[in-house]
Amino acid sequence: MIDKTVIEAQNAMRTPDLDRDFDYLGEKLDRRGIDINQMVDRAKEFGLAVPSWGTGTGGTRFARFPGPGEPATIFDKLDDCGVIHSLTQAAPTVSLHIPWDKADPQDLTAKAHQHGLAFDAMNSNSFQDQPDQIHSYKFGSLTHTDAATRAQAVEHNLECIEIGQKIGSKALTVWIGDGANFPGQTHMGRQFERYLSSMKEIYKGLPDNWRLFSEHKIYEPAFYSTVVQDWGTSLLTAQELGDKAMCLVDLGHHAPNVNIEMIVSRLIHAGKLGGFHFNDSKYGDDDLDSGTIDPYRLFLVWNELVDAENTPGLDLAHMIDQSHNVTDPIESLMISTMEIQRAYIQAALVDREALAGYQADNDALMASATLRAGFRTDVDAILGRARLSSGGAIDPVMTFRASGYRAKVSDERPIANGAGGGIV
Ligand SMILES: [Mn+2]
Repeated sequence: MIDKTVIEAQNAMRTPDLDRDFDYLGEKLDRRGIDINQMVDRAKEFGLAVPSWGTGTGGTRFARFPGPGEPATIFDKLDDCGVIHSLTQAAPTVSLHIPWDKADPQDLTAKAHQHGLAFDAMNSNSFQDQPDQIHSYKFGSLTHTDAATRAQAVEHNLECIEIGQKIGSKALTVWIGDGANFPGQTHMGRQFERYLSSMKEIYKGLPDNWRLFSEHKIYEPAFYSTVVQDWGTSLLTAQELGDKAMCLVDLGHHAPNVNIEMIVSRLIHAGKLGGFHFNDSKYGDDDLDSGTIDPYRLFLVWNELVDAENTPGLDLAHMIDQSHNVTDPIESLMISTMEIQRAYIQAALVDREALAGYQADNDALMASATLRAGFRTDVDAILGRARLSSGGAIDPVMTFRASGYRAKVSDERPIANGAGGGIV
């Protein structure tokens, strides 16, 4: 893992600058009536889940270019997640994907505990055929016309719950690739009815303290119609299933320019927002690193979340879901963790009382400016101080590079040529 002395030496180099930046920012925020230490506390309390599959190099349907020292097993992946958390102090949980991460539950929890990690939502997979699988998902899984294929997909989801219970997870995320590539290929109404009926079977197997997340996605792999293509379908599903069923919003799963923050607001209103898959996109489900394309949109999503943070019953699972094709996945995941945390803190800086006043007065210009004041504030010093005081690195990426971790695991891990790093 990362040697503590490396973190300390790297932090010692950066502490004088951090202190100066922190004092200056503290003074500026004080003028706005904001206590910087409260923001540091907020940043320290923030935590999200890293997707196990994100630690490997991703790929497109054209090619995958493996990087050095890629994780070969779930235990390697958990080691990498441990590195991400130890340096950022903001990624204390991991989201597993079954069957990719199938292993002895006791071994999984032992490895996680070794790194101070816990498990967030389980992810099922009925969008691929596994080697030992009887029925193919080529024409669908939970919505397949064949009852035996649907039953197999339901059974797989129940198994994910069973594994999850043994490792302390409390949620199952269901995303299916089911749909159609041709108009007329499927009966859209009956296909959706089959989906609801399969989901009800899964819901029946959900323990009382668990939640079921329904994840929508506009298109791909079905390019004409997708069964759970939008938040409306996801909400219908969650409402029909019951109290433990919630909607999960993957930021990349929308058409360009869609107002995602308004979807977030609507789902909060309906009491059905369960969590997120954070990433960024330019054209479609590009699975790019969070905050790299449209950081303002990420901020606007967080603005809704901070605005609603005292809503009774609101309990959100924050997860990353990205594909790292040209960067070191550990570095990308650390940067993304910090960008998501940054947007959260920036949203927390918004003067909500002033904003509400401008909204009531229909002062569009000042309302918009009040919101942007949060986004324009450089909160690096808050995030750096939060990491430093939690035992993390002021600069996680430079500390990671100085540690030589990637070179070390490159010697130990075989080169992974297969597909593996999936996009969900
Ligand atoms: Mn996703």
